[in-house]
Amino acid sequence: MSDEEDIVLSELNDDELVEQMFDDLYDGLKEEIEEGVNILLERGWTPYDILTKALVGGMTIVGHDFRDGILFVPEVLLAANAMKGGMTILKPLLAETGAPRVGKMVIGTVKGDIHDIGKNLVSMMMEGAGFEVVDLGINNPVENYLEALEAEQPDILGMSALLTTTMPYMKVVIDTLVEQGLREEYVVLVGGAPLNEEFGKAIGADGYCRDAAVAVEMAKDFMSRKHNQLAG
Ligand code: B12
Repeated sequence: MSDEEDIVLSELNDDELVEQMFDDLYDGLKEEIEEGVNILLERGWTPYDILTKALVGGMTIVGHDFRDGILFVPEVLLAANAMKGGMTILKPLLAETGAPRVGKMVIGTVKGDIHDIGKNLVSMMMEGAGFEVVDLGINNPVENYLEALEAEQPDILGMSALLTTTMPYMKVVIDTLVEQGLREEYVVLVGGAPLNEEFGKAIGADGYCRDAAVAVEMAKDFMSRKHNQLAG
C-alpha cells in the first residue's frame, strides 16, 4: 500500500497522518502505529478520538477487505496486532481520561469455538466507548459464564460464535440463566458471522449485533434505557 519509502510521520499534518495510519494498520506495521498514536497524543488528540478515528477507522477498512476476500487471516492478525500496539498505549489513558464508565460487560466465545478476532474487536471498541470489559476468552462452557456473572455483576453479557455448530450453545447459556432466575439481571448481546437477528430473537437474546460498531451503539442504548428506568 505505502508507496513512498521514507515518510516521516511527524511531518504529516493530522489528516495525512491518519490516512497513513490506515495504510500502516492495513500493512500490520505495529511500530508505525505506536509512533502515530504517540504523535497524535502529543498534538493534543484525546485517546478516544485516536481510538475511534485512527485505529477503529483503519480496522474497519481491514474488516471490509477481509469480508470481500481481498485480505486473508494472516494479514488480519497482523493488523489486529498493530492495533493492539496502539491500544496498549491508549488503554490506561482511556481508563483515566476517557469517557465516564458507561457500564460493564462480560464477553466470551462459546464452548467448542476458538474464534476470537471479532470478540476482541468488540471488547476493544466497547472499552473505547467507556465500558469496562471482562473477557473470558474462547471455548467457554456455561459454568464459566455463570461464575463470571456472579463475580463481576456486569450489566451486559456478550457471547460470540463463528460456527454453525457452536451457535446453538448460546441458547444453552440463556436457558440456564432463565432456569436460575437470572435472565432479567443482564442484557444479553450475541454476535458472530453466522448469526442473524432472527436467530438472536429465537434463542431469547436481547440483541444481535452485526459488528462491533453496532454492539457499542446497542450497548449504550440499553444502558441509557436502564438508567431511565432507575430514575423513573
Ligand atoms: C479467522 C478464522 C479462523 C481462525 C481463527 C483465529 C482467531 N484467533 O479467531 C482459525 C484459523 C483458527 C479458524 C479455525 C477454524 N475455522 Co474459521 N474462520 C476464520 C474466518 C476466516 C474469519 C473470522 C473472523 O475473524 N472474522 C473477522 C471478525 C472481525 O468478524 P466476526 O468474527 O464476524 O466478528 C464481528 C461480528 O460478527 C460481531 N461479533 C462477533 N462476536 C461478537 C460478540 C458479541 C457479543 C457482539 C455483540 C458482536 C460480535 O462483531 C465483530 C466485529 O465487527 C471465518 C470466515 C468468515 N467469513 O467469518 C472462518 C470460519 C468462521 N471458520 C470456519 C471453520 C469451519 C473453522 C474450523 C472448524 C476449520 C477446521 N476445519 O479446523 C476451525 C474451528 C476451530 C474451532 N473449534 O473453533 C467456517 C465456519 C463454517 C460454519 N458454517 O460454521 C468459516 C465461516 C470459514 C468458511 N467459510 O468455511 N478460523
